[in-house]
Amino acid sequence: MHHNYKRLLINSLRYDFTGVTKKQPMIIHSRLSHNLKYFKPETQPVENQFLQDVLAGLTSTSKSLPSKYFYDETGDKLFQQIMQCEDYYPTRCEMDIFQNRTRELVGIISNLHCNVDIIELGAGDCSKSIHLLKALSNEQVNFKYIPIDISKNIIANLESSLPEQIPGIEVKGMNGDYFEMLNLLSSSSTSKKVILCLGGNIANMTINESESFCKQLRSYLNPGDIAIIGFDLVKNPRIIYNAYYDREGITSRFNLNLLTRINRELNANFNISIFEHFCSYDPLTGACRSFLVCTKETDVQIGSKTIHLKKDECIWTEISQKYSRGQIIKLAKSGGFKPTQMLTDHKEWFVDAIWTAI
Ligand code: AVI
Repeated sequence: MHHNYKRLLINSLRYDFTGVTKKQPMIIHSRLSHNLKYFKPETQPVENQFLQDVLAGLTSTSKSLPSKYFYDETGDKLFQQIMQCEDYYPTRCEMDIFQNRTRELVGIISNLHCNVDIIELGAGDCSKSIHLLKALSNEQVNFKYIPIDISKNIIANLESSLPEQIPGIEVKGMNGDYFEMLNLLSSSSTSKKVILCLGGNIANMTINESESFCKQLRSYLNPGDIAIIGFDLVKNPRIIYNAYYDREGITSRFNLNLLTRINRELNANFNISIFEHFCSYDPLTGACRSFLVCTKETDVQIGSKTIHLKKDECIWTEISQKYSRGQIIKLAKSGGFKPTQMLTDHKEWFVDAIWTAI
């Protein structure tokens, strides 16, 4: 099971996007807040927030829904299926990096020549990072593994299962928001930090959002600390397009399930059968976007509100941003990092970028 993407997005249920200022976040209620989540604990119950987000998205001039709400129980299962389906490559590519470029990763970390905290954001079941942890332990590098996840359950599982798989490993899980936990760590640990921010952490942010995220991340690090960040690379547009238009139709079910969830949880009456999954990939910007297309004019009731949709009107539901190497370098520099190295899978479709805080 690969929980990383899911965990990150679950985080997103609980936090609103704000600006990048470390101690004084500014809440931005706009399309920018589509996916972001990291900074400010919400002050209202989640269902209420869900309703507000849905209504805000569907009453704006171009309609949208936040992709963070894909992940109910059915959405989780569908996402597991997506990760295993032939057309969806990113998960397999990053696994390839962690399985086959482990030696280089260990080299980078052991070159720090001191005690290291390996901090994984949205650790999930650590199915990728476990390869690195095993290798670090074999090489007798002095490290502590600090998984951060919004789920207490995930953290408890890692704390009990990892020592069985890697005897002697020190695991100290932290349950909560990434940046709050990093803030705690910066005052409680003097070890060098290696941040693992794998897979989907950056993927479902716009470029502007990922810039804010990287700056925020940097503000919790010291010069010399390292961030290892996963990016899906731009590539033949057909390959990207097919990953979000898989032949088995799983991505389509995943996208449509958002309406089923809204019907169930927000007392709405979307006629799911008149909506279709659509995706587009723009090779000029690297943005892969998913939409739900309304094929018939309709009125939808959501609680006490009525939303009118025209025939062929599109609801934007997700961005899956792809990066060129140049964009990754630019992102590192604008965030206050030196881009040190890029490790790719054997197809060169995915990158785990190694950045050093400056
Ligand atoms: C979670 N996230 C990184 C996935 C992606 O590739 O954007 C979610 C996904 N959406 C459709 N397929 C997979």
